[in-house]
Amino acid sequence: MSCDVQKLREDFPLLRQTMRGKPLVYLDSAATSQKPRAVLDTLHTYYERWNANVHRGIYEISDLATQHYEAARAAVARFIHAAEPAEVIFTRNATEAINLVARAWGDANVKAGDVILLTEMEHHSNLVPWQLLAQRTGARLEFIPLDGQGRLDLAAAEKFFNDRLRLVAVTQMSNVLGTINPVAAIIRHAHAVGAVVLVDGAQGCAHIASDAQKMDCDFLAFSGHKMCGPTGIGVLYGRKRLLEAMPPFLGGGEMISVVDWREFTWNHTPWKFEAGTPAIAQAIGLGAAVEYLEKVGLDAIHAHEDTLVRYAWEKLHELPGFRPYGPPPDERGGLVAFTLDDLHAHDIAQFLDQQGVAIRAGHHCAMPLHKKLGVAATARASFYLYNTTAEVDALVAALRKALTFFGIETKTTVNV
Ligand code: 7TS
Repeated sequence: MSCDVQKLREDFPLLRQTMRGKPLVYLDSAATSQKPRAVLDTLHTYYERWNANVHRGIYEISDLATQHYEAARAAVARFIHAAEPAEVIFTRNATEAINLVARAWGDANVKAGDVILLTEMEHHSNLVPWQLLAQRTGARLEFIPLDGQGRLDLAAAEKFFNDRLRLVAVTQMSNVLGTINPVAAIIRHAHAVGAVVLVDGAQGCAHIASDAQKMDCDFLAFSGHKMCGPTGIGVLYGRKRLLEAMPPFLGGGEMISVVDWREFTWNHTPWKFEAGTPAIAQAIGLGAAVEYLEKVGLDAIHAHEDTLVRYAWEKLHELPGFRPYGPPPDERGGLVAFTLDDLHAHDIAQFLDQQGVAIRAGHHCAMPLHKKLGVAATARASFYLYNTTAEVDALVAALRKALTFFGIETKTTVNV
């Protein structure tokens, strides 16, 4: 299947709604995506027909719940080309997946004087867990700097690739700049000095075909809700050898093999990392989401978003005072963060809300990056498989109205 966007939109009931009496133009999929009927139906079916706890019942519906839960794990493993389903751990979201690695792998493997290498474009979720690990261990945080166009300046980070480097944690795609990073090259370089690499796939995996084995990452973290799945479910992919050597993250039911008063033995990977009753319905819903995305095709989705972002780039540049952040469309995914003259990003977003256009404004959980960019906040339009060029036109028309409303229509275009 390819991206027949008009047909595809029929799969997403929420998109039929109006907002403020106007047709809803949803341009905030980088925050969370909308859900197709196939996912909503799966959640419904789960609760109506299979709802029981997993891995413990001896009766039929518990068996069904377990089978569907584990089938979802297998579907996710296939989606990211993991070597086997045991390398897929269900978490709450990408944030929890990253924290799991920082705690379970980090505490056991990182010591004072080691270097943890991040980038200047990381979301707080791929920054704060490493700050906490550095505080616990005495490790040092270093950052791959950005060049003037919001790309990673790998030459400037060359000095960090030595035997002190223990971990590189890098985003596959920036949620602000849109930059798609050369993660495979970074991984090769890090492995050459014996470092482990975590890829934050929260933005990437939803939009770009991601092959964990080809990428050769050690860990890959992502969130179900950004890829047509339910909230409350995320994934940590881990190389099996590393997962097996790691202690558990949380303790409780499910993650044990045998428990005595003063000690316990661990269950096998992945259940070792899934303490307590997991998000069963949500995991099964995520399984339906990845099957839906596979049917449309990640390459078709990426090509569609590429068309949208190129179109948006051209049209937005016609607005006086439009200033985008990050590289040109060739090197970015389907989002554009920008400022418009000296309008505050929140004023822009609030005005657009009145026009039925939903975008995000703020620091997008990347405060240090915004500091580096020299702006307190940006407005961000982000696209997914269900967006259209007509919606880009609606965005541009609404921004034009905002310029008129705030009395800024005559200034010249600023191209950056
Ligand atoms: N990493 C990146 C690159 C992200 O964009 C986000 C969420 C996360 C991690 C965390 O994902 P979570 O599901 O665990 O919260 N980014 C955004 C955003 O850009 N707007 O809202 C959430």
